[in-house]
Amino acid sequence: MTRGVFITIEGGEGVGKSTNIQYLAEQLSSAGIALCLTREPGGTPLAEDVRKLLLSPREEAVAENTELLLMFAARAQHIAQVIEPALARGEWVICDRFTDATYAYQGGGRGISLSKISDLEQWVQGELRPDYTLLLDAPVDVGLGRAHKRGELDRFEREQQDFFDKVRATYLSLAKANPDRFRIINAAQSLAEVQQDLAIVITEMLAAVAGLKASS
Ligand code: Z5A
Repeated sequence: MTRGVFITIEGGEGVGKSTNIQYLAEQLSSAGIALCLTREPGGTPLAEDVRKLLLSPREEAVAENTELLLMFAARAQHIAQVIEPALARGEWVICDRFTDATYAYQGGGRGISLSKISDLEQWVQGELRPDYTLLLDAPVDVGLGRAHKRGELDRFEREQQDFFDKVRATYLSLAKANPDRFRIINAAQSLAEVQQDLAIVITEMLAAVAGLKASS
């Protein structure tokens, strides 16, 4: 059985991750790919409970290390229960956020050292890394404007502009440092234009995987 492909979708608030994951899934399904759609934090009942702890606004201040460790606790469960078994079955896993979000939010946003995050990444994930990461990038005000239209704000969405600026800058520097894995898509465009760009990336991924199979 050929191992599946691990795709992550990243970006700031309201850039259109959920909307475009549906499009990505439709395109890959119609190409005959078996899919596992999931998200972080979350993806299993236990990890979804941790998500609620992380996103609910609360009076008690959440220490940065508590937030970081909860993200990785949820991730450890998600990898063991969902991601690794699906990849082993040959499914393509599409995950709405993964460890790049930890670098962007807990690293860039909260200021936790990237080497501490990297140590946890190595410990919790071993060799597991995404094969492709699609970064939906838009100016912070565009994404926040879309997210705020939904009403009730979660604990992250209540942060200030400066926090989101650092998150976006960290995502862009991760993409620059990992050009083989990242594809940046301009999410400030109309949905039709975003999906045209996504279609190009989908064609590229399908061709790369077909090429690998043919050569093995
Ligand atoms: N977090 C973290 O800190 N560390 C970690 O390691 C991880 C996560 C894994 C939950 O993530 C929070 O967890 C997140 C970071 C933190 N912070 N927050 N908040 P989440 O992914 O569940 O939450 P989110 O970023 O807030 O997702 P979202 O607001 O649902 O955004 P989205 O999925 O990117 O957007 P959407 O729902 O697809 O679209 C938003 C609206 O815009 C919707 O009405 C669409 O119809 C519209 N839209 C989308 N695209 C377009 C275009 N192109 N034009 C016009 N309108 C559009």
